[in-house]
Amino acid sequence: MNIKEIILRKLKMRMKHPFTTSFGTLLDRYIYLIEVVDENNISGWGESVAGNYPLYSEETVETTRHMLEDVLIPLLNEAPIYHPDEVNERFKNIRGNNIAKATIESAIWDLYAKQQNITLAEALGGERKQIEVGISLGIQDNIDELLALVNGFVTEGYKRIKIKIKPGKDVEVMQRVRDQFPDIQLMADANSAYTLNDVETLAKLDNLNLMMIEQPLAHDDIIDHAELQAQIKTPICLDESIHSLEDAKKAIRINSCKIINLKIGRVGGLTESKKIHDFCLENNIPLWCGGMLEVGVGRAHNIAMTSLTGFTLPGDTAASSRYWEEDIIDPEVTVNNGYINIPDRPGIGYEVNREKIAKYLLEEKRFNC
Ligand code: OSB
Ligand code: MG
Repeated sequence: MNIKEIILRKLKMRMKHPFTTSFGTLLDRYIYLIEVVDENNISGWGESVAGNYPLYSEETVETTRHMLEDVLIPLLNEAPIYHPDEVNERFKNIRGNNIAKATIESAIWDLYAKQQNITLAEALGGERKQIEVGISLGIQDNIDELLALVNGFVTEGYKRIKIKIKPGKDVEVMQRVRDQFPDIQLMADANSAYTLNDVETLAKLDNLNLMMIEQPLAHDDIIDHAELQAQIKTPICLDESIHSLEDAKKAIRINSCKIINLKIGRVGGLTESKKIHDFCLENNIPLWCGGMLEVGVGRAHNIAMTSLTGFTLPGDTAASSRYWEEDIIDPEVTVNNGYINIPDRPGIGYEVNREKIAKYLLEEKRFNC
């Protein structure tokens, strides 16, 4: 693919509002952006979606930098790459560190699509022209504030409302939302905050006609989830537990979940994402694309991925304005009545705005290839 230079930039961006999950609150996102430049000065972009602390997964912003700089970029430089699928293969002996792998792999996919003069969606085999969008709402101090937020996003047309829960902020919260909005597509995400000792609480959520409960139990579990799924009718959706196609197959085989949330970072990139997608499509497993509070680059990859037919449920691919006063891409991602149009320009289909990057830039490192 004639890559001549790789540029790693660290940005600091403050979100409009803090975002609270069962594992913590986030306000400032530190983001590594990777730019892969070819001999014709075409650039592919990727975003590290790791958190500041290892709360969602073991990876952090700085472990992704270490992996990129000291392990993954040197590995890429050992031999030329002719197709982005080879990146996954090149990294196969490196354990874990999926977010770091996805950062550079997704940049190479963007570059590849631009070199072919096709959209990233087309390069991945996506056929949808528009995708359905849901929204993820953090844990709020009080239920009235939450109800006002839900009302706002339902009015805007978001197709599905996801609410973060944790012990003590669960049954009453979800009950009140359901009472006020009897007909919306509604779900809860626990981010691993419960154990099988909480079955009674989780069973109460079972009467609220939820689309699914996301990752109620441990981040590294599929056994207890299977036991829970046998006791509730609400589908369980796995997020944290699924790091690969193999994980997805095993979770489905033992009935740990009925739905899968796919995150490109969590599974190590777009090639692995496509494999999970194909497996879900063949086996009629509902699939949707999760979010990691991305800025435009990561968001654009999620949108392209969601254009594949097997993404049958609305994803967490909200508009740029959901978290950011200004995004670093042009145009920003907009949601119209719950839909995003898949962009028709080559690659990720959004232009990275270098002036805005300069505004948020903390560090920049260049690697010759
Ligand atoms: O569990 O899906 C999650 C954000 C950060 C870490 C984990 C999760 C989330 C979200 C927000 O739910 C999704 C988004 O809007 O980007
Ligand atoms: Mg989740």
